[in-house]
Amino acid sequence: MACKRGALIVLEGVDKAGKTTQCKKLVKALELSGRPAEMMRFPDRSTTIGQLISAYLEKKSDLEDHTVHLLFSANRWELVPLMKKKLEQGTTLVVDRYAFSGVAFTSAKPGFCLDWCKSPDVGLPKPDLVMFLQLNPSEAAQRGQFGEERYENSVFQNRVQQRFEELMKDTSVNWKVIDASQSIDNVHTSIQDHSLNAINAAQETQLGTLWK
Ligand code: Z5A
Repeated sequence: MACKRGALIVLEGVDKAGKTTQCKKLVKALELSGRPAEMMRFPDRSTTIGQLISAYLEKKSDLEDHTVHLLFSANRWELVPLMKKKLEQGTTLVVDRYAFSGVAFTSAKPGFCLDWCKSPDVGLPKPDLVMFLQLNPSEAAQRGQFGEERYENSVFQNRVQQRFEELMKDTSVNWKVIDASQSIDNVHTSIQDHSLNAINAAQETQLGTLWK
């Protein structure tokens, strides 16, 4: 009998919301409970495309805005065969940022609409669950100063937050909003509950396609 597929679980949220912390904790908890799980993150800076993106984020290079948007999308598409293989093998993927960040960040720039920004990511594997870690900017600021990377300023991050709110109106995506101001352990408990539900549901359904 073929094994049941893993779930595609995405964590999104504003800067410092705790996405990386929670992705790691979730993978560890799933593994301890005997459920195969792996973490991925976007951008994946290890690939050739990812290195172009990394240099751009670190302000070591400049790229035209449409071009870098398409590179972020290409960085997801290049990982799709691997993602599908792992999901089919029964591994749950816990992903730190995905296409929603791609759309929210580019559409926060002048002259970009949501529809144009979504188009290169149409057809990606659709997450079974997207958890948005909600944290207001003043609490995020208490977790550390913005770094030196591109986009790390509060005016831009506020526009990104508004774009995420527009994306969350799309009921074809299984969004859950998590209060990220709670303690790390309490946030983890909520995330784990939603994830176990998604993992169980994914076993009975086929992997979907995003925004189709
Ligand atoms: N980007 C894009 O433009 N287009 C795209 O398609 C994609 C991304 C995919 C990638 O940044 C940048 O690329 C990002 C979006 C853009 N730009 N910005 N801004 P990245 O992936 O390299 O880094 P990041 O995603 O920006 O990380 P982050 O947001 O700064 O952090 P986080 O992962 O959300 O948080 P954390 O590292 O887990 O925690 C931050 C600190 O808070 C740390 O000290 C923790 O110990 C602490 N923490 C975490 N949780 C708590 C709680 N609950 N209480 C107290 N303290 C906590």
